[in-house]
This record gives sequence, C-alpha cells and structure tokens, in this order.
Amino acid sequence: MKKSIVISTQPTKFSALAFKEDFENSVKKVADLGFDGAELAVRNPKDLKVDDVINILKENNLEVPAIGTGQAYGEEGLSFSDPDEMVRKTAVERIKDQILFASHFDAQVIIGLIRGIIVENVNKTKAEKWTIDCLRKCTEFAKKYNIRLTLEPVNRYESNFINTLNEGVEFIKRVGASNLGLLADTFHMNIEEVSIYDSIIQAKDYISHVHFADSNRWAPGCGHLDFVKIVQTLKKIGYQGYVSAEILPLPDSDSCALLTAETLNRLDIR
Ligand code: LER
Ligand code: MN
Repeated sequence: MKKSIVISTQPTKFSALAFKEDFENSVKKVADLGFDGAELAVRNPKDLKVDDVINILKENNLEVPAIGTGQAYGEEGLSFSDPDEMVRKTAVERIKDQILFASHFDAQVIIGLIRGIIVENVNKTKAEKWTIDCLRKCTEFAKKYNIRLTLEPVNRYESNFINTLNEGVEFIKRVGASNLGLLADTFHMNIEEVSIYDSIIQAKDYISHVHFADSNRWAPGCGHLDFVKIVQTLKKIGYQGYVSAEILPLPDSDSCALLTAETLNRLDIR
C-alpha cells in the first residue's frame, strides 16, 4: 500500500481537504512528510495550467493516485442524477475533461458527490438510470485513455443513494464497465456500514481506492476508528493501492498532515 493526502488545486468550500491554498507550497510539504502521492481535488481542469501542475508534482517526486471531482457538484450543481438533461450532459463533459487530465498521471477519477442526489418528486429508478447512463458514457471514454473511474459510496447526509459499499458494488455491476472500481472511505463507512471490516471483505474484488479519515473526519488517529484493524483488513484482501487522507484541516493544515504521516508510518503503510 502507498500513502497520499488530498490537495485542492484551488480554494473551495468543500471542507475535508488538508490543503486548499498555495498549491505549490502544499505539494512541497506533502513530499517533505514522506507521502508517496498527492490526490488532487479539481473543480475544472480547464482552469488549470496543466503543464505547471505536472511539473510541480514531478519536481517533488509525487504520484497522483486519484482526482477528486466533487467540487463541480458542490459549487456548480453538476450531477449525474439531475432531472435536467443539460445539467447531466455538462457533468459528463466535466468528467471527460477530468479523465483527460487524469491521463497525465495515470490517476483514477473519483465519482463521489458528482453523482448528486435524487431530488424530491423524482422517481428513484429514473434517477438511477440517468446515473448509470452517465457512468457508461464516462467509462467508455475513459477506456480510450486506459483510465479507471472509482465510485464512492458517501454517507446519507451527503447523498440519498449509494451509501454503503455493497450498494456501490451492486451499482457497479449494473453499469457493467470493467474500468469502474469502488472507493472505500472510512469516514462514510463509519456512518453507514454495520461492520467496516466485513464490508471491506465483501467488496474485496471491487475496491480500487481508499480514503482515510477518522470518525470525526480529523486525521487518522484523532477519533475512535480502529485503523490497526482497518489496515489489517486491507492487507488481508491483498489491497495494494493508495490510502489517501481526505481530512479536515484541523487544528490546521500542517498539523493534520503531520499527524496523518505519523499515524500512517506507525501503521506500516508501505
Ligand atoms: C465527500 O464527502 C467525499 O468523501 C468525496 O471524496 C466525494 O467526492
Ligand atoms: Mn471521500
């Protein structure tokens, strides 16, 4: 397993980001702390100087395991389950741009909050079908660039569908794309799963990326989750990908990143 932490390439209102200001400086700090990679949270790749981003990561010897895409939902309302066809189409176009951006790093593209919520008076079956159609369009496009997408179950307070790992697996089966995996986020799992460990084991063939945050979304080690057991379970299923800290910048960015690095080293993530 390898370790990373999420850095936003621009300021944003999404709170669970250790770093969201001064991109270059944040990348340097993450490299100095010994992380193997930096997951990038990107609102719109078209707003970025892509060559500069590539160079900064290269100079600091950091991989990019995944690209987070939720800001397009949080800040622009783009989503795969919106009743408005134009909104869904724009969401798909945005993810295609994210796939092109991800292809510079061989990163996975996260489908988390961008799936949206099933809004009032919309039939659930219909909204799921729209979401599946969008996911099929994106996975087809991603195949041309050898890029994987990773579907993230999130807790009930952030979306009203795909909340558990098992619901994620069932959804992935319905999409039927070989390049769609599952993202297991310990913060959401703590709210939704009966057993974090059993659900990891049951979803073992699908998990392609992992987000780490403690029960309070602080750095791992700052809440009441049993990360020793979580890591043991990930090792048991033979997970060899990244664990990426998606955490609140508390008490401040530098301290939460340091706490994360210390905990992940103690847990022998390598
Ligand atoms: C949102 O809470 C989250 O965990 C993100 O990774 C989803 O895009
Ligand atoms: Mn997450």
